[in-house]
Formats: sequence, structure tokens, C-alpha cells
Amino acid sequence: MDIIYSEDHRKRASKTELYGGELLPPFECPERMDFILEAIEKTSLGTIHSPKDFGRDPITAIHDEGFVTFIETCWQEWVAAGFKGEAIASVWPSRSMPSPRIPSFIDGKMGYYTLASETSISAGTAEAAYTSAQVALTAADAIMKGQAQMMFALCRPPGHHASKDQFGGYCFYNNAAIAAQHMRDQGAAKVAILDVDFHHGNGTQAIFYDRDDVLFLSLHGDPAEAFPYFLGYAEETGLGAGEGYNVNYPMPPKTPYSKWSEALDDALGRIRAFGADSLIVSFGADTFENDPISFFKLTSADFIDMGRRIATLNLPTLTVMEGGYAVSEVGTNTVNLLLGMEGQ
Ligand code: OKP
Ligand code: ZN
Repeated sequence: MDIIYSEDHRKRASKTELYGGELLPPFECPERMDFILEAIEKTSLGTIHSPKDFGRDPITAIHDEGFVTFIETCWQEWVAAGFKGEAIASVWPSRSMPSPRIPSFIDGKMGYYTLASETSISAGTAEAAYTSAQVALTAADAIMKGQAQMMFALCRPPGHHASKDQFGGYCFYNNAAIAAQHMRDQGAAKVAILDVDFHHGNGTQAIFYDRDDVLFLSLHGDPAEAFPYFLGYAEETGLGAGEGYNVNYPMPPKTPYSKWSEALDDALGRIRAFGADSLIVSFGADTFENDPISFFKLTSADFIDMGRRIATLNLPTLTVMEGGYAVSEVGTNTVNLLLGMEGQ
């Protein structure tokens, strides 16, 4: 399967992540891509292509105009305000002060447009996020044009935590959601998004929550114990026309593949019943047993079986890269999924 990738991801080189009260080097680092590229080259999985530029419109088809402008201008405004560190939110329109007004000063604007403060914005973040969305769009477009049955969008930064107007969880623009909307606009009637990253895809869920044309299913660490904590429970099944088109599979610490794959099989059955004509897999390798911030127990070999099972759907399939932080093994695990999908 062919791969879309851009070196622009290196512009996202934040120095700090707020973790356990410390500012540490981010888990979501550029080196992740080097290990994935190295593993791809070893297996001759397919050809790597640069993204095309679909412009800003497919991004604002999913995200608020004001939010996109904020992402584009945040760093300059933060620097102009005289702050010395990277841009990190510190105050929110919380339950006791649910203001609908958007502050004009950048420190306040940060809180309005942020959903989690581990993720800082720094020089180049906006450009990397823009190109990451173009990577997903280019791969989706190739599928819609019938040029490929399967494509891999090697996106960085990831996207599934980003909602229409909030960034966080290492995500800025929701690459999978932007690709799904592009597929709809290019003639796909029913798109299924299967999110197998360890973390719940809260942004993707929120974006499609009231829609019946995009089925969202997510397998993830129970939000009672895992990021993003405030979304991802099984009782969240959709709203209005979207009722029944959102499916969550929260799972406890130490979940092995034998259990995890039961949820996967159920999800695959629902995708078949929905009658999807295209599939997007939001793929994170952070379900891996040695992932430093996650708690499932999948082995490297399990990713091959995961790919094989997903391929039984026999649908045009776009795989979009999300997380995975066991850096030295993220390449092997990602390539294993893709080889499994190809029936190897
Ligand atoms: C992004 B993706 C742990 C906090 C968790 C955010 C994790 C974002 C994961 N104390 N920090 O879904 O892989
Ligand atoms: Zn994740």
C-alpha cells in the first residue's frame, strides 16, 4: 500500500509537555516518524509520496474558522505578549464560569481553544498541523479517485483528540475527520471511522456525534482511568439523527489482545451492518504492551492479526496515523498492522 508523508512534521518540535507537574520533552516527538519510515523501508511496503495541497477549505469544513485562525496566529501572539516559554493554557471557561465570550488576550484565548494543557504550541506547530491534514486528504483523495484500495496517511501531529474548536492531547486538526468529510464530499455515502488508538477519539466522536452518515467506533482505555477522562463511555451512543452511530468500547488496565480483539470483532460486525462504503482507521500503536503512557497488553505480533481482521471488511481503507510512544517499536508495530491488512 502506498504511503503519504511530509517532512513538514518536523516543524512540530515542541520542547515541553506538562506531565506530572513537570515540563518534560514531549512523548509525541519527531523521532516517532523516523522509526516508522525505517520500518517501511525495510519491508518495501509501498511507495512514499508527498501530499498535495487541498487548501484551507477542507479544514474549515470540520473546524471553526475562529479556531483555525487561532491555531495559525497563536504562537506569534504568545511571543508578542512577552511570554518566555511555549504557549500553554492555564485557565478555562469552567463549570463555575461558563463564559461564551472569547477573550482577546492570548492567555485567555488559549483556555478557550484548549481541551488539555499537556500540549503546548510553539514555532512551526501551525504549519506542521496544516500539512498533516493535507497528508490525510491526499491519501483519502487517492482512494476516492479509485487509484488505490488502501492508503496509509503517515500523519504527524496526530488528530483524533481535536474537536471542531479545541486542540489538546497532542492534536491540533482532526486529520481523520477532515479525510472523512472529504470522502463524503467526493461521493462516499457512508463512512465508518474505526479508532484503535489506545486513547478515546473524543474529537472525532464530538464532530460526528449528531450525524448518521459517519459511524464512529472507538476501542480505548476506560476514561475513568485514562486520558481524555471526560468522554468515551459506552453509554455515549449519539444524538438526534446520530443516535446509534457512535460506539465506544472502554477497556480496563492490562487488557490483552484476546479481550481487545473481541471488541474489535463486535466493531467490525457493526461496520458491516451499517453498510459502510469506505473505512478510515485511526491507528495508534499505543495499545502496545511497552507503551510508556498507556495500559493495554498488545504484542507486536497482535498488530498483524489486527490488520488481517480489519481487512476482512474488504472496504476501501484509509489508515491515518495517530499515537504510539514506545518510539523504538512504533515502526515495527505500525508496519505489522499494514502488512496484516495486505494479507501478509
Ligand atoms: C494522544 B494520542 C498522562 C496524560 C496523557 C495526553 C495523551 C495524549 C495521547 N498523564 N497525556 O491519542 O495517542
Ligand atoms: Zn493515543
